[in-house]
Amino acid sequence: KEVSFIGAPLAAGQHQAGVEKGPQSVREGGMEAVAHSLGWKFHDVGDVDCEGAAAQFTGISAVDKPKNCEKIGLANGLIHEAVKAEAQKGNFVLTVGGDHSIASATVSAMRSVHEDLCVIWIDAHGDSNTPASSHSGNYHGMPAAHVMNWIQPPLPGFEWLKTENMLKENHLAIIGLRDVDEVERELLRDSGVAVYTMHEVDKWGIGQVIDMALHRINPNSDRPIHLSFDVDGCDPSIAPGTGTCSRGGLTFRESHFICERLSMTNNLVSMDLVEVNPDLDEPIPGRMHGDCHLVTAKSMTSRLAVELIGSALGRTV
Ligand code: DIR
Ligand code: MN
Ligand code: MN
Ligand code: MN
Repeated sequence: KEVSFIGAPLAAGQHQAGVEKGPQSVREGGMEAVAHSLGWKFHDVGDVDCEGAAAQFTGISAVDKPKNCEKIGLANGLIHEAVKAEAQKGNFVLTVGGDHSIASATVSAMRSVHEDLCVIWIDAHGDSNTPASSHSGNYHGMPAAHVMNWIQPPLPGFEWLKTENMLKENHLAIIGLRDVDEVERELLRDSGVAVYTMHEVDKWGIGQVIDMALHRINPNSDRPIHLSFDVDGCDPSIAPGTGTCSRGGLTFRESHFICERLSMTNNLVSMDLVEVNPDLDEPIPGRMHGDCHLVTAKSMTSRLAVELIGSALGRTV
């Protein structure tokens, strides 16, 4: 049991500064100690040099949407290589963002190693915009669409993203949605993506929703699973430190249940934890009984991130 920790401090996919501090806040939050306590060997690969990669592009972008296209593409190329290298060792690959832009790099990298990879995507948002459907022009609203090959023509800077490493629609389930753009909604509705909004979570409960999602994307329980967890899928009351908060999200237990349930499949091979922004975060009100003493995070959302990863690595209540 070995986990590779990759920091992916990319912030160019959205407009709030501070999300690049996510990886460090999770490290300082006790991630290594938590992983050790669960019986994992922990390899901190360090941070991908997203800033350095982005600086390779100077001048004016060839496209106006997504914003920072070449810079994100160059940084994501490095993230893709780092994830692929760790996955090829047979390690569990944990990538901590950074904004959700990194998911086109991580999912395609895992997909290059596991032909039949399926993906559970936790998010308040669909992340399935194309440059044409996006209002914001922010790439963090597009990585799911991109990795399913919905974006044509190819984006500059993403020459490394090969069609053969993209994800089939029916291998993706998105859970927790409550803030979806109009055209994006139609794109998802007309697709083979398994979509479970907060309405379905309310109606069926998170246990049923995960089972339905797994049944859709992994009917014979034989496919490797990647979890791409956007912390804004959680309710802002437990995850205030993120750039695009949306009310009515997953509760503390629903969020943990997702990670616990996927860990219990024994097919979880990798995870992204993204959109933690320490600069927007709130202090921890006070310690309570049952708090894990190994978690040393200094603010609410960084702490939740460490705890959720702990659950995905096998921590049980
Ligand atoms: C919106 C918000 N749908 C967009 N997306 C966010 O910008 O495309 N994704 N916040 O995380
Ligand atoms: Mn997202
Ligand atoms: Mn989101
Ligand atoms: Mn996002």
